[in-house]
Amino acid sequence: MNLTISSVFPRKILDSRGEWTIEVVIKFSNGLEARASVPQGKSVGSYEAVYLPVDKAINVIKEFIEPKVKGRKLGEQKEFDALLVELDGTASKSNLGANSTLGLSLAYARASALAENIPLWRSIGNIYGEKPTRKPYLYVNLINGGLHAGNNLDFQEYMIIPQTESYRQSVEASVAIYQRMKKYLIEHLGAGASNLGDEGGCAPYFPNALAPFEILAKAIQRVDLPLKILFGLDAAANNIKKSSAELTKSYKDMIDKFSLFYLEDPYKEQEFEDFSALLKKTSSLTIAGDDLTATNISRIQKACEQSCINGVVIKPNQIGTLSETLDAVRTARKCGYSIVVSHRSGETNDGFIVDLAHGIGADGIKIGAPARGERVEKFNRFLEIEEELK
Ligand code: 2PG
Ligand code: MG
Repeated sequence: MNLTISSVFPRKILDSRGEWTIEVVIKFSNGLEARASVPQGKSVGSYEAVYLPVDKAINVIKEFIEPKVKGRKLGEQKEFDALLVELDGTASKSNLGANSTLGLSLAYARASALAENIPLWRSIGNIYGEKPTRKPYLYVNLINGGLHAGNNLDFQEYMIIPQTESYRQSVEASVAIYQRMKKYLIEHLGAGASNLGDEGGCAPYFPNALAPFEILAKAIQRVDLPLKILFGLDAAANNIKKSSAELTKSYKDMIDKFSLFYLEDPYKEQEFEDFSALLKKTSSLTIAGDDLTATNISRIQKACEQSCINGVVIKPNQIGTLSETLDAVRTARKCGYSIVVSHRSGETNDGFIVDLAHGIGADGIKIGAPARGERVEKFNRFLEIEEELK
């Protein structure tokens, strides 16, 4: 590709919580332009790359990064990201900020797809270099707790996972169960029960930690779909003031009563032994690291050496460039891990992660509930990709 970068425009935009984040527009020599925006988490692990305050990130991009990337050729993602990593010069992106580098890296990736006139997922797949063998299942967070809601649930995300590789079927099942669940909650707990948490799931008060799965099971039974629906939980245990033994007891109940299939961050990010002990005791459960591994190769390797998980959450903004994200995926795949790409609780309408999950053939993707523009955008992008596949 003979296009070169002519300018970079960072700007402040709002995320889904009404907090400021950044969008980056890159312009090229032929007038082509591409943009990307950056999400932000609330339950942030301590091993995630560092974000700079938004105004500072914008300054860094304008004053420091733009002069260094002007004139760079398009279509060289690896080299472009390596330059960002080198300019930053730290392991945690604390100089340039992972928000600055990610905005640039994703906008550049989108520009490559536009220039080649191919879908973004195909272009990401080409960069990843391995042919996807499967389509990701949707991990749909219908009941919100923890730091994402003002209710009494300690656990952060109660998810359903429709067992179909058809995106349309998966979206339709999620919507049907979501609507039925809302109806049920309103009938039994009153109108306020349908208020939403940060990821679009309902967030009422519940009598105990198992009750959300009971309600989801009822909703699933009533919509009566010709599909298997599994359950997942993101405990986000970093934010829970309970002992590992107490937590293990809750998980055991969930496994026994609801055949829990997916469990993310069951213990705090430093509790490698607790993760291992649980993994040894279970057979069909996917135990995924999120805060534990932070899309960071050395953390993933450490988890691998200690045999403490069998799945890993992949969030580009935990590391700060597309290439490093893909390296984290490769490392996790070598360990035999299931890959679950994920949004953040503070999202924008950028659907990049959908193309990423499809392009690398992830096992799953967390995109919240089918409500609120920033989540719905991702569901709709899946429907569009299915059309692009025809
Ligand atoms: C998580 C994420 C996304 P946050 O813990 O997995 O669901 O939450 O973006 O707040 O870290
Ligand atoms: Mg998580």
